[in-house]
Amino acid sequence: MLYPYPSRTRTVVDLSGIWNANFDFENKGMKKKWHLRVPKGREVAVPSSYNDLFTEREIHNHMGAVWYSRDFIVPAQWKGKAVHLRFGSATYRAKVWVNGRLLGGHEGGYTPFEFDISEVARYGAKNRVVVYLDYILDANTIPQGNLPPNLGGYAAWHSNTLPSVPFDFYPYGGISRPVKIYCTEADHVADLTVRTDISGKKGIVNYEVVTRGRKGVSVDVSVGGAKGSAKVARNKATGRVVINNCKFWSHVKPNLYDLTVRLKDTNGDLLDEYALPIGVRTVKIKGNKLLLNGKPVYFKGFGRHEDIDIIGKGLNLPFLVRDFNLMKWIHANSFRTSHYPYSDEQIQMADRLGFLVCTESQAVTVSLRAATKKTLENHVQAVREMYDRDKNHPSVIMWSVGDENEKGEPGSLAYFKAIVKELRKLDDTRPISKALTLHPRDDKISQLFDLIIFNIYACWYGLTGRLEQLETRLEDQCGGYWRKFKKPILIGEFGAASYPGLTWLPGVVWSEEYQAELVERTIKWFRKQPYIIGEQIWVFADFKCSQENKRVILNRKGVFARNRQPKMVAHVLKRLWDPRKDPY
Ligand code: BDP
Repeated sequence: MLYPYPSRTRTVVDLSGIWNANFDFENKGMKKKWHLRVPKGREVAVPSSYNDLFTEREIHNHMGAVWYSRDFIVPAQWKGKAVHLRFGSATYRAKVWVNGRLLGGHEGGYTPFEFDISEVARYGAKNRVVVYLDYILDANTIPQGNLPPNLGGYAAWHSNTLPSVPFDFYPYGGISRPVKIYCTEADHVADLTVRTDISGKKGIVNYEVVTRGRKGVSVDVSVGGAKGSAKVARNKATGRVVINNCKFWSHVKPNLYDLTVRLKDTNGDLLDEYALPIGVRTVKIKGNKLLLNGKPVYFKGFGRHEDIDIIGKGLNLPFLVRDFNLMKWIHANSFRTSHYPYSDEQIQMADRLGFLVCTESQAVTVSLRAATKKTLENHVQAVREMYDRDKNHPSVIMWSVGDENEKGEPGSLAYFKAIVKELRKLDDTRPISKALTLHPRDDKISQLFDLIIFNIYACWYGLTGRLEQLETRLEDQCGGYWRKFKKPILIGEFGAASYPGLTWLPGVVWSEEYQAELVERTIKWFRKQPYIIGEQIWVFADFKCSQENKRVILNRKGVFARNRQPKMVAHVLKRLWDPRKDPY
């Protein structure tokens, strides 16, 4: 799905601001037809999660129905054009009405969706949008929630948490990404897919444009001084342009070009113009390496979360800028969008600043013991939407179809085979993997993947405090993976928690010293293994979890505290990741 950039033919209006929210604890809004007459409720900020904005416990813990609404003006000049209403995301299920008319719905909390509101809009006048959100997770949803404790494993651990979710982050709800209206001509560019390749100094840009309407008969495409054109047939136009002396995209030099598509009618008049920032690069797995533009890459970076005090999972631009500045400061070059696709704005920043991104679908710790046909369908849909949104980003260099599973789950091979097959059909240009934390002997699915993403907590969850056994444990598990699958290994998570400001000599678990020492020794060991292609520490910053007795409100494995100030380990990483010692 295209991001709504403004252009000569497109205007965008952001509906961020204060909205009206009705927490529907008894789920009576539907019966009372709140979509027609929504009562005055609480003031709520969009984008933001709602949980930490209020003081009431029931809102803090709420995973159920809530109605969002606001009035907005559609400019009079937009009459006769196509008007679109776009949500960056909404958790978890959404139903949307404008001026009392149902537009449709969406399931899945981390990808965008949009509606054409040209027919229902009032031009030059007030319009009302009403959004019904329902955040009830079960065995069929992605991610799952409210699983029966007798399943054991994660489900049992988390059945004691409030809210009850089988994953380790707070299930923040609400409209946490921007809502926008934008107008285009009725005939416009509806989708664009770009695939790049490299031949010597040439950048090869293959494009496919999907159009809406009948009037558009041709497209002109220009990028980096190169021009092309193609005829539109059945609302599709495909072609190729070649950029001579191309400046390729990499995390070291994130060169971007604007690829501009102009849709024209039979007279050659302009119907729509859309410009997309693109980067020319290739990604390949070869032997035990991942090659970017033909050169091996070593990943240094993080698993992260969209998680901020008060704002929850809401997009907040000052925090976005701070987080990327911290990642630059510490010399990170990459991150994984653990455990769901992050906002458009995050990935755009990664394109511009040069970060290698593994986009992960929101299938976090799916229990296959509880999964149904519907779970698989939802998972496939989540993966499709993840691809559809991030397919054109040069920074996105691999996909993760989910995070962690338990050992010995029935049907796991068939289940993940179906997911990987679907994703490969959509995209054969990026490696596919999945974050795993099994002992290699219990792993029955990694043959499906192009590389292994391995999460390992040596001397934290197992062998707690026993640092003298660190290297033996790493060798058993990481070495075991390499021997079994002979695929490059990206360490997707490792680390230890520390309470910011708690220091202790000698380092003991929970102290900043222990975290720093464990991380330094672990990295030194990784660097000696030729099959390890990178280290992404868990986690960028401390983040909030459901209430339970093993977390003091936050998961404290952050390299930075939740306020984005460094712990001791941050200085260790900055030294170890210094690019003067280690350019890749
Ligand atoms: C990993 C999970 C991650 C958790 C982490 C931890 O992938 O979501 O937050 O463990 O326990 O297994 O800190």
